[in-house]
Amino acid sequence: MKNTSSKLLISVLLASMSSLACADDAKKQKYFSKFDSDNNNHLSLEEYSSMLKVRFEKSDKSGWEKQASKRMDFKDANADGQLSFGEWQQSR
Ligand SMILES: [Ca+2]
Repeated sequence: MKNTSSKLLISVLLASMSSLACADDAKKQKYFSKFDSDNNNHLSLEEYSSMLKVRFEKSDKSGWEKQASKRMDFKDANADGQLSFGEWQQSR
């Protein structure tokens, strides 16, 4: 009896976790698109900079200009000067 209920609890937990992850992905995609102003599914340095600017200003930090190009270099795995959604998502 105890075993059954804990199994049930685990499956409920797992189900809610995966739906949370999905909602999170959709949110991220929406956020990404918001800054992808020419809608090419990639963030240019300019687009990424404006994203960082908003984020930095929200938390009262400065230096987003420097951070933008630094982080861009770091995230831009294929070095095309643009961030795809996948690249952007990694190692934030
Ligand atoms: Ca773009």
